[in-house]
Amino acid sequence: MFSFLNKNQSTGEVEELHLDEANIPAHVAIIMDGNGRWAQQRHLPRIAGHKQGMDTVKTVATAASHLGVKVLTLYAFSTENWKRPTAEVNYLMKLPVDFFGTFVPDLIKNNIRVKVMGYTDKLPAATQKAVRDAIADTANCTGMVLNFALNYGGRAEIVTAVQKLAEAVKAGKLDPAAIDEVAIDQQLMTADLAELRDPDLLIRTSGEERLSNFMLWQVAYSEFVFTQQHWPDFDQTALEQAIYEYQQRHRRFGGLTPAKG
Ligand code: V07
Repeated sequence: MFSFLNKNQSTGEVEELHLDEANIPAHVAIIMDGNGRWAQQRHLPRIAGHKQGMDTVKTVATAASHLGVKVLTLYAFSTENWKRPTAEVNYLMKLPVDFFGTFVPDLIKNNIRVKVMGYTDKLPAATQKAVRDAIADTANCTGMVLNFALNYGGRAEIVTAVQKLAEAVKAGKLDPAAIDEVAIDQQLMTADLAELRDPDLLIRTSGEERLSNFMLWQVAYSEFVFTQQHWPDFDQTALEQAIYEYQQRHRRFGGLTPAKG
């Protein structure tokens, strides 16, 4: 039984809320926004927010795994983030190295497997090595998949998928009439997640209510939960509140039958 204490926003009273263990979202995706604002409010440099944000990644990944989440996708670095100041980009590129050095033993202990989606071949060599090592060292873990979106963009992902399909048509291996949603799914960076490819729940922290080019195809039927906390302030209770919100909603796809989960 998962229960947690929640402060009711309208009455101010503390109440105990229960999560339905049979309805935990299998795939949770998070846009980890607000690291810079968190730092600014404390008169700290933006990178201090990113450092604190990485600690939150550890807390939330562990909590999600204990709750029974099967895939946790985290938007760590977008294809747009290269436009940030060089010093900030350089710092961000060190985070996977830092993360690998400090958290892989805990991941293995919690049976969490690391996966990365994005244009990782464009990352600095040391970053690529940290990512490769994290994937290799957790390859035998059979529990939750911790999927980092790194140098990822949703439109670019679709463009790449379309290019691959066009190449197959050109090579005479694919009939254009055979291109359907399944064919596109198979070319996206989530293909290896199989039936867990689409997020059930998408969370964005820090008050913004935009998708910002994240998993455009895959979130077609996802529930969206927006929270006010900046990412460094997000924690296990905040995750439980978001899942509670998810469980209160009546989920239906376009058809007549209620969705699974
Ligand atoms: C990054 C910390 C979280 C807040 C948002 C941006 C900053 C973990 C990783 C990571 C990525 C791949 C991997 C292991 C760890 C990471 C970047 C930024 C670029 F294999 N956090 N984190 N990567 N932030």
